[in-house]
Amino acid sequence: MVHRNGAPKTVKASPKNAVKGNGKLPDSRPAAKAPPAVAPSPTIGEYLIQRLQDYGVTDVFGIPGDFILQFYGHLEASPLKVIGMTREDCAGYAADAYARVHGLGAVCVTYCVGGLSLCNSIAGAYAEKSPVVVISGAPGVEERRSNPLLHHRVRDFNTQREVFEKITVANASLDDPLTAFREIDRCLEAAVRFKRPVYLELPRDRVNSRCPYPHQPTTVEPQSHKDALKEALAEAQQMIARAERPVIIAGVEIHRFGLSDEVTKFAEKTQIGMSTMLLGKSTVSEKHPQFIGIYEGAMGRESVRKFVEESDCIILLGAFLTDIDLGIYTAQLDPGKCIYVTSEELRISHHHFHDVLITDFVKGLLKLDLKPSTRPLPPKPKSNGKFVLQPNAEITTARLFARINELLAEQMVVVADVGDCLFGAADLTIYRRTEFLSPAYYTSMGFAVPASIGAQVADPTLRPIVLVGDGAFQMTCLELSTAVRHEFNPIVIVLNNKGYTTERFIQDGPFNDILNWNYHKLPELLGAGWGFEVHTEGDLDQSLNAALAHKDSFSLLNVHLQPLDVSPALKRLGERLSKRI
Ligand SMILES: Cc1ncc(C[n+]2csc(CCOP(=O)(O)OP(=O)(O)O)c2C)c(N)n1
Ligand SMILES: [Mg+2]
Repeated sequence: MVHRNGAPKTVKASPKNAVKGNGKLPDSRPAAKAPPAVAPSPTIGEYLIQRLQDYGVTDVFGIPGDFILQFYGHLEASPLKVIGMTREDCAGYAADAYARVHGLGAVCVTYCVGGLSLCNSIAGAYAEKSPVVVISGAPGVEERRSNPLLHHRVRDFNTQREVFEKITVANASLDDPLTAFREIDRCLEAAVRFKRPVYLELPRDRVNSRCPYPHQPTTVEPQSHKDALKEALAEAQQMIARAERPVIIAGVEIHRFGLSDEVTKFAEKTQIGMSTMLLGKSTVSEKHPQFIGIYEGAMGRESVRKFVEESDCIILLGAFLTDIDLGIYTAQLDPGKCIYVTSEELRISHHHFHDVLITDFVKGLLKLDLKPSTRPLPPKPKSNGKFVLQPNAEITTARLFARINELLAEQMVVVADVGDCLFGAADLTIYRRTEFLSPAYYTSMGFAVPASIGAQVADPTLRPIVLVGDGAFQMTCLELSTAVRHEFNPIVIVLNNKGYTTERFIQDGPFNDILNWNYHKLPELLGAGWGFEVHTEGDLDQSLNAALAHKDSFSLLNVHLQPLDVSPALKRLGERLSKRI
C-alpha cells in the first residue's frame, strides 16, 4: 500500500487561485504596454479546495446540510469527489481510514447536528494520529448579528468550535477574508506535521468571499536542532553498540511519517530483530525474515515477550505505549534500557532531548556506524501446517482466524473492529506493509465497516477483509449502503458470538446480551451483496471461496460462535493474568 506522508505536491498558486496584479481593473486608455490580465483572487471555498488538492486529497466524505450546501456546490464543481455516507460519525471513520492509507483525509459536514456527531470518530483520529481535515458549515457572520435562535445552534455560535478545540491540533473559523487564507494554510500544515485532525469552520456567507490581497500559500519546514540531533544520535550509537541483546519495536508513527523503509533498512544493516505493536501492526512487513512478531505484553507470544523484555536496548521507534499495546498493562519495559522516539518526545535512557524530529532521528540511525548484532532471533511460531478442513466441525474463533490467515493475500487490507476480532487479528500475518487498519488504542466500536469504505476509496485496488463483532456491526453496518453505491467489495466477517463477549470476559451480565440478527440477510435490504450463514468449517470454507469469487459487491459472513469462545490471544491474556493474581 502506498503511504504518502502528506507533503503538499506543490505549494505554488495554481491558475485557479493565482493572484496577479493589484486587484484594480485595467485602465482602458492606450498604454505603451498592455497591463497583465487580472485573474480574480480565489474565494475562500475555492482556495480550500485547491489546497486540499495540493496535499493530494482527491475525495471528501460527508453529508450536506443547509449551512454547508454552498461549499458542497463548489466541491461538486471541483475535481474533488464527494463520498456521501449514511452518518457523520461513519464519514469520520472513513476519512480517518482514508488518511491512514493516503496521508491526509477530509470530511465535510453541516453545523452542530453534523459536526457534533463527528466528535467520536475525530477524537479517535486524534488519539491514533490520523490527519483528518474537518470542514464544517456554520451560520453566516451577517445572520448572527442580533443573536437569533438559528436552527442547529446549541449554546452560542462558538459551541461546536470550542468542542473541536479539544480534539484537533489546530482550528480556525474562516469568518474573515483577511485571515482565512493564512488560516487554511496553517491548519492544513499542522494536520500533516502533527498527524492529527484539524477543524475549519466555514460560515455560509463567507464561502464566496475573495482574498482582499495577493496571497501566496505558505509552508514552514520544521527543522531539528542540529546539535541536539547530533548528540542524541551519538548517545543512541553508544547504547546500541554496547548492547548485547538489542531489539527494535516499530510503532504507528513509523507508518504515519513514511519511515517504514528506513526502519527496515536499519534492521537489515544492524541485524537487529524487529517487532511492532498492535496499533502499528504491519508498519514493517510481517514476512520480513527479521520480523519477530508483535509485542503485546502478556497477550502476545511468549518468545516475543521474552525477547523484548530481556533486551538491554529496546529501540522504540514511533511507538506509543498504550495499555492495549502493552497487553492491558502487563508489559515490563525498563525506561533506562529504552531509546524512545516519537514525534512528541525523544528519550534515551533517562536523558530527554528536545527539538529533534522523528524523521531526522530515524534517518540518522540508519547512517550510524554499527556492527551487526549477533543476538539470535527468537524461533518463528510453529506453523500448524496447512489448514486442514474439518467440514462438519462447528466453527470456533481459533479455527476462524486460522482459516482467515490462509486466505490473506497481497492486495488485501485487514480492517479490524474492536472486540475479540482485534485480539484475534493480532495473530494474523499481514503480507505487505501497512495493510492492517484498526482503532487499536482508542477502540471505538463501529470503526471497521465505514473504515473499509475509506480504505477502498483511497486505494480501489485493495480488497478489505473486515473483521467485526456482532455488537460493533450493529452500530455502523448500514454503511454497507455506501459500499453498494460505489460497487465496493469488502468481505465482511461478522463474529456472531451473541453479544459483547470481550465484556463478558471481564464481567458478565444481561447488559452484554444483544439481539441475534439475521446479518446475512442484509443484502436483501440493500438490494446488492452476498450473504452467507456459517455454522461449520465447511460452511466457512464455501462462503469464503464464494466471497472471493464475487468481486462485484460486498459479501457478508454471519459466523455463529459460542458466546464464551474467544481467540487464542484473549485466552493467553486471561491465563497469564490469572497466574499473576
Ligand atoms: C463505541 C463503544 N461503545 C462501547 C465500548 C465498550 N466495549 C468494548 S468491547 C465491547 C463489546 C464488543 O462487542 P462485539 O462487537 O460483539 O465484539 P466481541 O466482544 O463480542 O468480540 C464493548 C461494548 C466501546 N469500546 N466502544
Ligand atoms: Mg460479540
